[in-house]
Amino acid sequence: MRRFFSPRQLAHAPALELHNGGFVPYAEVPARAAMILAAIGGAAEPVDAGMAPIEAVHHADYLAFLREAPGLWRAAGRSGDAIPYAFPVVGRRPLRLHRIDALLGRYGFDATTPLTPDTWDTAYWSAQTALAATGAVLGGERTAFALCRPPGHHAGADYCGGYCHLNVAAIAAQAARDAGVARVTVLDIDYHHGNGTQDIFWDRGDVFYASVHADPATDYPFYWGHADERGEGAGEGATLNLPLSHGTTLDEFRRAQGEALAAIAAFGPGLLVVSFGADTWEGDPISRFALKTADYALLARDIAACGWPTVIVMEGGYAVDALGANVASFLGGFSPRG
Ligand code: OKP
Ligand code: ZN
Repeated sequence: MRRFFSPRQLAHAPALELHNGGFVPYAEVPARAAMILAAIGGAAEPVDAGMAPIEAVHHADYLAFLREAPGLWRAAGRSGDAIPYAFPVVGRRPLRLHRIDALLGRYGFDATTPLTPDTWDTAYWSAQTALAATGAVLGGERTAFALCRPPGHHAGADYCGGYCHLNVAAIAAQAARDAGVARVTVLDIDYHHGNGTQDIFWDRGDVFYASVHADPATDYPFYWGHADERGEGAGEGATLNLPLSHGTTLDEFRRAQGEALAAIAAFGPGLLVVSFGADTWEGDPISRFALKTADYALLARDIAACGWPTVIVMEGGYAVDALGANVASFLGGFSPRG
């Protein structure tokens, strides 16, 4: 299987995030990517496909914000990483905002996603990695792996959050649409619901979004991912949410993923994007499912058996020491003979 990664994806390294009432070390560390890279034995660097495929998903003002925010933060006399503290929840409307703190709350939905001077370049190359893997599959490869870091599925068209800035799965799916694939599906099997991907394709019938995740009644991102969210307008029925309880093991996860695969088969995609998170692993420090390393190969085999051209993009997974083995297990399920 072709694999893609750029060393420029290692730069973004915020110090702290706000978590359960205090600042703790940022969980989405560069070492995550290094561990995966070591376990899969290297990856090819993506070519630079430029801004157009990113602009096909994200708003221009949001992209400008991501590039300019660290400079505005410094200009306001701040040191350290840029973090919001006020959010326009009530009466959100187009205002001409200037102060960095107003912009941070306008373009971000949580305080767990600090921006640094390296964030833009790192996220840009994470998106290019997703685009390179998509290009390989559009060019005839059965499957390809994008070692995306930072992850993307919490980022919407005009907002960041949940360690995500550019929605790499959505950028991959949209690139496939723009290359002429009529129907594309994103299957999201990260522990957390991919609210950004859902929002981006919410009212569209050409991209189906299916997610298996921790019940938002108990877990981040709380406000999205409930079973009654099914899309709207042309997208009605093209969103499928399958929330699961704490303690979920392979049997329950596999049954839910199978339900998602059956719905995807009915939709009939020309290309599948898998948002893969290894934070469903039993030892993950911020999650509460109980999958084992060997389980990922079985889940991958079920997906591979459907036979769709498949782009795998990396999302979460925070047990750094186990991450390489978990990802290698999943990828191994797509190519059982290596
Ligand atoms: C990103 B991805 C819980 C804090 C949650 C954000 C989690 C982002 C996960 N107290 N922090 O989906 O793996
Ligand atoms: Zn996650």
